[in-house]
Amino acid sequence: MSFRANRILIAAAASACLVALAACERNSTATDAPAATGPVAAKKAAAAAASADTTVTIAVEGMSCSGCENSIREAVEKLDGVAAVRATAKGKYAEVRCDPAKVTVPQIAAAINKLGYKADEKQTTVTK
Ligand SMILES: [Cu+2]
Repeated sequence: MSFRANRILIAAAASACLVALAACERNSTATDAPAATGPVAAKKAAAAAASADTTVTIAVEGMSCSGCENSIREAVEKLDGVAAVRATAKGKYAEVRCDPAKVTVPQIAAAINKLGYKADEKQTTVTK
């Protein structure tokens, strides 16, 4: 391979990295805000406040940064019956305040697994 071709490959690889970084940064900006202030969370909280009296804590493998936490939070918040979500890469779990009459642990796990993480239904605690 010529020197020139190598340089082009390196440049392409470098710009792919920058795109990935930008995506991570973009995801990270919302991280510092508490979960309950997101527009989806606010809407859900208003709708589900009366019945969202249960907290499901589910073990999640594969999160490495705040972008991962945000992806999980946003995906699980979309589920019907979910009022608030807190995901922690460091703690390796997601905490979901929800109405157990509307959403099940397998549904929450499926939403997380669909993103490529590994939610372990067997390592789940449900507290009221
Ligand atoms: Cu990440």
